[in-house]
Amino acid sequence: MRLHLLLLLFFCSRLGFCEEPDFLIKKCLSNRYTHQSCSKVFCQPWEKCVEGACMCKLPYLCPKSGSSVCSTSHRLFRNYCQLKTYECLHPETKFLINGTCEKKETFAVSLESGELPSEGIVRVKLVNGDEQAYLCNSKWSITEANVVCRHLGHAQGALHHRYANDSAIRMKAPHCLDVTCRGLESSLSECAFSKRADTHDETPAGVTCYLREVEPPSPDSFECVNGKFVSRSKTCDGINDCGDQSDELCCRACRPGGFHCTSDVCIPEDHRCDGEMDCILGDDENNCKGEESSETQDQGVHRGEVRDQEPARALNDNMDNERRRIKSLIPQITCGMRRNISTRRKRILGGKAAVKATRT
Ligand SMILES: [Ca+2]
Ligand SMILES: [Ca+2]
Repeated sequence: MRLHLLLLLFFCSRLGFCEEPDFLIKKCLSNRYTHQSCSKVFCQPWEKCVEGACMCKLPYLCPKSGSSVCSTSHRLFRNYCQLKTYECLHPETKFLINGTCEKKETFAVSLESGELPSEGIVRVKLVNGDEQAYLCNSKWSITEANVVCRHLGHAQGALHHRYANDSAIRMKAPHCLDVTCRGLESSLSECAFSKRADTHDETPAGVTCYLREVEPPSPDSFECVNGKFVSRSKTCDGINDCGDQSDELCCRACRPGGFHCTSDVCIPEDHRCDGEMDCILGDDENNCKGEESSETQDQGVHRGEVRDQEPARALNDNMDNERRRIKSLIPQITCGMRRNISTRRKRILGGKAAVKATRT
């Protein structure tokens, strides 16, 4: 079935003689699954799964370990998980920095050169940075663009991870920074920033945040559960274009670049054999002999980056690694059922361990 779909996609895209096959499962779409549907995906480690939906966890259920973090309200939290449980209930309080709260610390994101306030070239000021910096275009994707737009208050994320202004595109940004997000961060400060030695040929990253009234849906649009419209060609490719993952959760197969979980979810191909269970049944981490690459995509180095490229210097702590660490400390629970836990106990008879009966 999947092979049939992929072959059809190949011939349609190369030869253009037929309509593109539909990767989406219509019946499944009616369930309106999102990144918070724990029958499809794992909840964040600071959430719990209750009757199929991810809900806020209470802070005491977080692991005790981990370093302190500071929130945007300059409140110190014991660790990242505790801040995220608090943010879950008080969304105005977001992550600022790993460490203690020093006065006057700020993290800022702004868009410049746009015709609308919701578009333009992205500029950031890191907590420990003195100046605003551009982001490099070459490693910039819709995943990061969605986080930037959400950070700026656009709940549906980005329309494009580009900004269509010719003069801005021709501009150079030799001192730009790279940023890598997982895609579900609520603040850009949770993403990993790094600086390469040579960014002389770079142009600055731009974004057009999603405003429905500006961009009406086209006939081939897919409507995300959050109300955003994305091109149907962006469904089932492993990339969270919707921002709520609803373009990836009802797929009978995946387009190139996506890995198909048996739960009919598409995840990015590079999440396969990365040491973290992403498919709810763990099939992305099966049959990984010699392919494990856990802990190799950290320290602010962009996923998929070729290892022999110029080294990148991490500019902040990688909170995605911290998320993974917290997740690894929490028992994996699917739909209220603990997974993979089988304990064998000795039979007890009358309060005593059973002994082998001996014939006399
Ligand atoms: Ca997608
Ligand atoms: Ca994985």
